Amino acid sequence: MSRSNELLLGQPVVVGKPNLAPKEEILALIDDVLAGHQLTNNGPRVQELESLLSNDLRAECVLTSSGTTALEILLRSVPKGEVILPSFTFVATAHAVVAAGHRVVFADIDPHSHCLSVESVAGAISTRTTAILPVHLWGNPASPDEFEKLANEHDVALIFDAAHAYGTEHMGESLAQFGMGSAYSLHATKAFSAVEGGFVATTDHALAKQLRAMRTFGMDPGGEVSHWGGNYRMSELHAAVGLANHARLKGLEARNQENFIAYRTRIESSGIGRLIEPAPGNILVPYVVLELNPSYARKRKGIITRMSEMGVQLKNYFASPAHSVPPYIGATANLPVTDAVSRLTVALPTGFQLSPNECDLIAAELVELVIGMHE
Ligand code: T4K
Repeated sequence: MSRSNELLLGQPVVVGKPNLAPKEEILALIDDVLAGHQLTNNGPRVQELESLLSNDLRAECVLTSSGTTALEILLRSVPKGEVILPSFTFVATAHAVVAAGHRVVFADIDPHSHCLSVESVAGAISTRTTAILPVHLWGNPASPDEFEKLANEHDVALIFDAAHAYGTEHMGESLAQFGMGSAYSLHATKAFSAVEGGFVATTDHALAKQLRAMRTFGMDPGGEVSHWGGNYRMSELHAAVGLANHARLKGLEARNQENFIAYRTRIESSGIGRLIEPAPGNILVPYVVLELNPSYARKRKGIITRMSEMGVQLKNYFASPAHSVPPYIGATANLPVTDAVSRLTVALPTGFQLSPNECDLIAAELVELVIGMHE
C-alpha cells in the first residue's frame, strides 16, 4: 500500500476524464469539417450524429448545445407551473426548471437506487403541478413505468433528465421511449461526450419538430419563425468529436463493466459501504458510486483529500443537494433520505483511463484508508 505522497498509479486519475477516441480519428473528422464551410446551423455532422443516436435509442433525437439547454427547451414545451424533481442531482436540473419559467418542488429519493421516489412525488402533486422530472441517476432507470402511470393519473407531463443514462434500457425498452421526452448530456465528463453538448430524445414527432425550431431562434427549415427560440445549437466541430467517440462505445461498455466488478469485489467484502449496482439495462456503467456506511460519514472529506494527494481524484457527488444551495434554500424543507445519502456518497474514477487491476488497487487503498483513518 502507498504510504508516501507518491502517485498510486504513476499518473493522476480523475472522475470525469473524457473517454476520447484516438487523436487521429478525431482530427480526421475535424479536418473534414474545416475543409468545408458549414461549421454550424444543423450541418451534415449534426445530422449524422442525430441519426446514430436515434438508431441507438429508438427515438427522434435533437442535438443541442448542452444537456442543460436540452432540458430547458423540453421544459419550455409544457404549461408553466410547478415541476417536481429530486434535489439529489446536479444543480443544472433545477436551474433548467427555473430557466423555463417554472417553480421547483423537490421530492425525496429512494434510499436504495438514489433515484426520485414515486411515493414522495405522489405526496407532492397538487393542482399547480404541470410536470414530473425524474433523473436517471448514475445511469439507472428512475422507475419510468411507475412515473408514466402516476403522470397519466394526474394528467401532468413527464420529462426525464437522462444526462447520465446514454444507452440504458428498461425492460427491453430504451429509456428515451418513456415520457414526453428525455434530455441527455454529451458533456466532456460524461461517459460518451462531444466535449459540450446534449440532446432531447422523444417519440413525439411534432414535439421534435418544435424543438428543432426552438434550438434555432424558433425558425423552421425555411427560416419562418413559428415559436419562441434561441441559439441552443451544437456546432459541426462538436458533432465531429461526438461521432469519433460514438465509434468507441462498445469498448467503453466492456471496460466500465469490468472496472465496476473489480471495485465491487474488493469493496463489498470490506464492510466500508456498498456500490450502487448498475441495473441490468445500464450497460455503459458511467458512474461508480460508493455509499459509505453511516459510521464512516465523517471521514469522507479526509478520504477524498488523502486519495487526491495520491493522484486519485474522487468526487463527492452530490454533497450539496439542490435544496441546500442559495437559489433553492427554502423551496422544500423535508427531504430526510436526500439529506442522509448526500453525506455518504463518493464517486470513483472509471473509463478508458483505468484497467480493472488499477481499479482494484484504488479500491484496496480506499478500504485501508477508510478503516484505518482517524476522524
Ligand atoms: N443533469 C444532470 C443529472 C447532470 O449530472 C448534468 C451534468 C446536467 C443535467 C447538465 O448537463 P450539461 O449541461 O453539463 O451537459 C460535472 C459536469 O460539469 C457536469 O456536466 C455534470 N453533470 C456533473 C455531474 O459533473 P463538476 O462540477 O464536477 O465538473 P468539473 O469541471 O469539476 O469536472 C469534474 C472532473 O472531470 C474534473 O475534476 C476533471 C475531469 N474533467 C473535467 C473536464 C470539464 C476532465 O478531465 N476534463 C474536462 O474537460 O460537474
